[in-house]
Amino acid sequence: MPATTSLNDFLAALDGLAERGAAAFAEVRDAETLEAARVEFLGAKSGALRDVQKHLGGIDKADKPAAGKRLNEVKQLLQAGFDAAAAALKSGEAVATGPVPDPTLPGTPLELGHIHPITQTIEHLKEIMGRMGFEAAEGPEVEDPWHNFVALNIPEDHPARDPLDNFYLATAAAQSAGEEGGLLLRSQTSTVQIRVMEARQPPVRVISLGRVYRPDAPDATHYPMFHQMEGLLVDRGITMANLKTVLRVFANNYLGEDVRIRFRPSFFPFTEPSVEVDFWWNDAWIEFGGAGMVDPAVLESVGYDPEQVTGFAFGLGVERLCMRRHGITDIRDLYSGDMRFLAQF
Ligand code: FA5
Repeated sequence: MPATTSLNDFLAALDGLAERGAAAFAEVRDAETLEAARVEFLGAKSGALRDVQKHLGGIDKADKPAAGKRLNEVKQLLQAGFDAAAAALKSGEAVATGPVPDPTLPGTPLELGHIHPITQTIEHLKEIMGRMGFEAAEGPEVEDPWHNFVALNIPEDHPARDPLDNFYLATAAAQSAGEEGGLLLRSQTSTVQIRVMEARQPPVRVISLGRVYRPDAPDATHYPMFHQMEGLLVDRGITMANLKTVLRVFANNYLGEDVRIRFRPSFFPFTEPSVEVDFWWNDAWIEFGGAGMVDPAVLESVGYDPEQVTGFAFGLGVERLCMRRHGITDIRDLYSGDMRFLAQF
């Protein structure tokens, strides 16, 4: 403004100041912005109000009362803006300038999960086997060498016990003695056969479904952690014919009447004779598990009399059963955590 100032210019300058000041105090969010706004508008030395006030002297005498009155009003307005912002800061509530939350809007919907396909499979398998009189049994995932190997007729020097083929755990005591712990993550659910027979007298008719662990490199049909369904039936007069019938009835129930199943001679230390169980899938035979007649040495290891009772056992890969039923081509999809895959089941 020039040395002589018109009333109109003076009032216009005050109006602009009042507007900018109100906006600045409304924007205050913390002590720093409050102080900055105070200095900018109300500062005693170079504040904006002070700058305008300097021009009061250049105003016509007749206009001075009107100019002074408006100057005071704007001063009070700015002071009120400052006081309100300071009070709001003190009471912890920031001056609201953003959008006001609308409590009537619908909330963010929670995503509903569902049971993992492998857990669904486990429930389904239990139900089918339950109808054939097999009761579910459980055993620990951390096992001792007796249940994972020795009682299953797998001697100390057997390659199945190789540290490269198992996840051994070092116990604190063994570790401090510089030895291997001996405990391991079970490599098969056959351990539960032993635990059940140790605890009960024949007849026994159980299945056990659970996790097993092997240091296998993941590929389309292998994973280092997978599930097995173990079956065990011990009674008087049990034969291989009973085993084949149970597995065939199971396969027909789970995979359909037209499923093709094959028993191939094989070897397991804890069954004699032993077979590999294959299903026909995508123009090829795929191995689903092993089975056989419980070896008399195993029956003896749990105190059963092999002259009195015989039994069969089987162990099937749960992932492979689930994959065959649902047409899943890669086991890794089951554990990818990818909801686009999992949500289909
Ligand atoms: C066994 O584990 C025996 N305990 C089965 C058995 C039980 C035989 C009772 C006799 C009497 P095997 O190592 O073949 O056998 O494994 C059984 C099944 O587990 C395989 O046929 C396969 O379906 C599944 N399986 C094995 N390794 C993996 C893996 N890394 N990932 C997914 N499935 C696997």
